[in-house]
Amino acid sequence: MRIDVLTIFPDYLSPLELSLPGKARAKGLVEIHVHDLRRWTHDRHNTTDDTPYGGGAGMVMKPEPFGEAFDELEIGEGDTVIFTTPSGERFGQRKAVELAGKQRLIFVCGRYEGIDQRVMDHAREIAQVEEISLGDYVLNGGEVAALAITEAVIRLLPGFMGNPDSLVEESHEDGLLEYPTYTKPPTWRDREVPEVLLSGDHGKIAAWRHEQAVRRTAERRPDMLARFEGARAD
Ligand code: JCZ
Repeated sequence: MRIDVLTIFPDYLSPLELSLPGKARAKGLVEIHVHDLRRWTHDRHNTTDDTPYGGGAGMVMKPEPFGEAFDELEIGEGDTVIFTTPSGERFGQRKAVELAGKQRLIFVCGRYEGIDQRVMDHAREIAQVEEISLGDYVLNGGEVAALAITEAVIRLLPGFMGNPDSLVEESHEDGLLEYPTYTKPPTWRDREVPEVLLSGDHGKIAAWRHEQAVRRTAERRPDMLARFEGARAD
């Protein structure tokens, strides 16, 4: 997979050079290119924003640098352009799995009050477009969202994890939250590890973990539990 990121703050994406994505990079599973959008400006001040037509607070990102970037990066039909925006579709594990199957992702990170609408309209004519929100809260720009989505996608690439089982069991993959986990020592500050986990009875352990996962999901994410039960009824 190839990932391109367009941003006026390329340093924000430096974690992509490290740890998790770094390993995928070293293994040749993913190629990541972070681009400074100002490279496609031509004025002395490398201007990327301007006042909004129709008035209102703040500034809007100009379309021209994005257009020139799309041209130079040869973004086309088979590619997926992702705009991270608070008005996008909510990101989740299902979308991460979908994106992990793509050949090329291009993250377009906005700042200020957002990007001129014509950039999204143009992108839809030349490529596949996703407008994605990380969640219902407001960030200062799209960079952190792009970083989170990238990490969620890269760890799903075939060959990334040593043990594929550990992927399947994790939160959200089976529609339930994760059960509580414990390690040594068996007693810590007067707190015991649940006895069943020391029993060696793998059937009982599996049943306990499932029950804990359902209880936790009901308490913390009743919306997820409703979907889980709906899926089982079919
Ligand atoms: C550009 N402000 C891009 C995305 N989930 C989420 N919250 N906030 C954002 C976001 C905020 C932004 C821009 C200016 C994304």
